Amino acid sequence: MKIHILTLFPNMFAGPFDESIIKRARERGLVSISIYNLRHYTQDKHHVVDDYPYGGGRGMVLKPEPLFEAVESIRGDARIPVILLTPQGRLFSQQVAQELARYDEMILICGHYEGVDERVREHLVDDEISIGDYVLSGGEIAAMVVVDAVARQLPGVLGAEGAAGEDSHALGLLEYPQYTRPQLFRGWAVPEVLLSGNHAHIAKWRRQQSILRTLRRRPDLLERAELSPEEKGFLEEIKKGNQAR
Ligand code: 9D3
Repeated sequence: MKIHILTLFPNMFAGPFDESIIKRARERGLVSISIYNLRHYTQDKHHVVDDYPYGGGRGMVLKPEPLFEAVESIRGDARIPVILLTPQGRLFSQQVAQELARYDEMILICGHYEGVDERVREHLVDDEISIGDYVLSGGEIAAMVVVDAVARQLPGVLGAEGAAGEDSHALGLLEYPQYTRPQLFRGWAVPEVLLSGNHAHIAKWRRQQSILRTLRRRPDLLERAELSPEEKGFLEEIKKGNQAR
């Protein structure tokens, strides 16, 4: 997959894609990531990328010309999906990551002002994405989140780390508690069941811990989780216990 990122702050991208899983995926040619400085696509002497909003108001608006110029220079006659990172976009999720992973090329636009000229949305952009309900300073970190989540979905990117399918499956329930050596750390012991060597007991305990943790922290996830009849029974029992307390 070829990912093109348009930004006013290209230096922000030095680092995150040069480590670990994404680095290896790039080296193997599974994904290529190109960063473009929007300021290079201005026509005027002072390389102006923003301007005051018509009608007045606070903040600056990203001008349309550099965005159209940049996108058109990248895609030529090809039809490549253009995605704007914006707080007004549809909420990013594992499902959206899987959807984007089907493209073999995409262009991500990072805004960094109070907004972009509406004609960019109407005539250049195919999709708008937000990564969550909190305020960031710009779309750059959001673009990094999207690239990381999408790249993990590409065939061959995950090796020893596991398959992307496991990721999606894991989103049904939260992970169970994990321990490593030492067996006793500052007086805190590892749960006995994990030392028992009884793999059926361990598997059951881990599933129950996952269910418990999901109920406490992310009850919304439980509605879609796939539970065995026995696990549903366990869930009903703890819910009853919770009510009694
Ligand atoms: C005054 C209204 N603000 C909207 C909540 C304006 C505004 C704030 C922050 C406009 C842009 C930004 C910069 N954020 C992004 O560009 C952004 C973002 C985010 O702030 N949260 C979650 N996802 C994203 S994707 C891009």
